[in-house]
Amino acid sequence: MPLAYIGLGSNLSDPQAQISAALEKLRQLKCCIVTQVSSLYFSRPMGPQDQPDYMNAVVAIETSLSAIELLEQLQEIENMTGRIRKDNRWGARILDLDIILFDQQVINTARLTIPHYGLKQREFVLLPLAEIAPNLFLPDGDSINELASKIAKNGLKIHSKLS
Ligand code: A4P
Ligand code: MG
Repeated sequence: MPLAYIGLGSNLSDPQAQISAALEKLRQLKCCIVTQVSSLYFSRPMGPQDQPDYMNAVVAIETSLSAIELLEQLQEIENMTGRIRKDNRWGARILDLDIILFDQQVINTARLTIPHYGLKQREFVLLPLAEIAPNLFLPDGDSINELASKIAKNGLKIHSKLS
């Protein structure tokens, strides 16, 4: 079964609880098996600074779905948490679920960019990803461990275990 990596982020309405609840919903998906879960990380906002700090995590999922079907499942979970999609790019949000990687697939369509376009610039994605998949390589050959070891931490730190 394909292996996907999902990034979870929240900075509103008790971010830790939002991420735990999202993980629970991912575990309940019939099409998917959550195989690995990173720690929960405390991170400083990327983008507008007049917003609360974030909690971020990355999980690995084995799935029988295609990438676009997985995206639809993730968006359903986002919508269940009461996320309102609005024109506030990089602004505060209750829950953001992004597909970071989907096997070694490279996808560039209107609805989906995989690997996630911000992956290499985001410490809050690279570090949790390196925690659970240090030996992973991107489709372009870059090593996750190497990218993670080079990026500025920007205050990123492990907050707690996620269970
Ligand atoms: N889309 C395309 N590719 C993907 C993908 N790989 N995974 C499309 C998920 N979605 C993908 O997403 C907009 C559209 O992107 C979707 O409809 C889907 O078809 P969205 O979730 O509605 O919008 P968004 O998340 O607000 O936009 P964007 O640009 O994805 O936001 P970012 O880049 O994720 O930034 N700071 C910290 N510390 N931690 C964070 O987690 N997150 C953001 C959001 C800003 N600052 C942050 C964090
Ligand atoms: Mg998103």
